Amino acid sequence: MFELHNGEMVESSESPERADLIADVLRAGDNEFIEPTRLDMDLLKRVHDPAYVDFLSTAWDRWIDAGESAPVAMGFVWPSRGFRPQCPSTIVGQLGYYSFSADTSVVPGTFAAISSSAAIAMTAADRLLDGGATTFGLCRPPGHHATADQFGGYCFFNNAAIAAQRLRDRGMGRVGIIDVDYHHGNGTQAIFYERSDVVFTSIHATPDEEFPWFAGFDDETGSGDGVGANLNLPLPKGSDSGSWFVALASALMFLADAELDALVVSLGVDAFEDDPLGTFGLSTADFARMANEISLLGLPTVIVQEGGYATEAIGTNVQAFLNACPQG
Ligand code: Q9C
Ligand code: ZN
Repeated sequence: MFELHNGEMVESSESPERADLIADVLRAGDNEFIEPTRLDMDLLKRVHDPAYVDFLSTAWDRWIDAGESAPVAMGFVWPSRGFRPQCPSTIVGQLGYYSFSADTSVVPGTFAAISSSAAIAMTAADRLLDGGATTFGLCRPPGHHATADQFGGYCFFNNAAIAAQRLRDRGMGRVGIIDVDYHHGNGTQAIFYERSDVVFTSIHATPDEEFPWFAGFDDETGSGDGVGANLNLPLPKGSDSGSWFVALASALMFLADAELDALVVSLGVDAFEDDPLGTFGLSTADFARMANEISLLGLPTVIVQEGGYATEAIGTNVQAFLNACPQG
């Protein structure tokens, strides 16, 4: 599949193969695999606008019914500054209304893929609640850029938010989310921005220099009930592992002070030194160090897969993280 990137159609960085590459490495290790249970649509609609869910469930068919013949359906006009943020009635207009970036499009298999990715996150949370110490949701496509009603950055349903909401709904009082993907988790931040029961922190390339460009700055600290429950730790492009772990120490202090009952990790491995989309300098061993330091919080933890595009290393990087988790 292809994506529009800075004015060019290029091969998409995000592909179904990514999940297979991770699964292949994990299957070779001592890991138990379980199939996801059916996605709870009520849960999905507590995280996402029900109209957005309904839109995604029919978007491809409506694109075809409208007589469009392009192999991908995508937004082309977005309600940017000065426009009315109001939902149009036709599919072409709605694709713009319900998205924020041109790197992400709807294809025939989109709804099935995003529904199973969300189901995997939900199942990982359920498994933790049913007695696991650490569980991993091998989600694909990723989720952390998706807001309550907008797709973009290869994300449609916010898997980390779905896992966190599931933990809340099944009795965890306060849940933390730490997002270590190279890109800011703007969608997760937005979903919980006005809430204090889910606390969010993210270490990422500064949006001044990197996607998603318009969120992820350090003065975004939450609003309303969520004041003080959001911590962004943006780093300059090209940051090395040393400065990344200094930021991690701040993120962990923030989480340690939050009196959490459980943790969700948005595990993007695109901070890896050889990632084609990233510019940070983390090594494979750094992903194990990351897991070791996060584990010191001593919290029941659900890990969900986010980005990571260095195909030859994505599996080993995820495995390095998981193998360093307690009973992971
Ligand atoms: N062809 C995640 O890592 N634009 N999303 C980059 C490169 C979008 C990344 C374009 C990057 C989104 C989950
Ligand atoms: Zn990323």
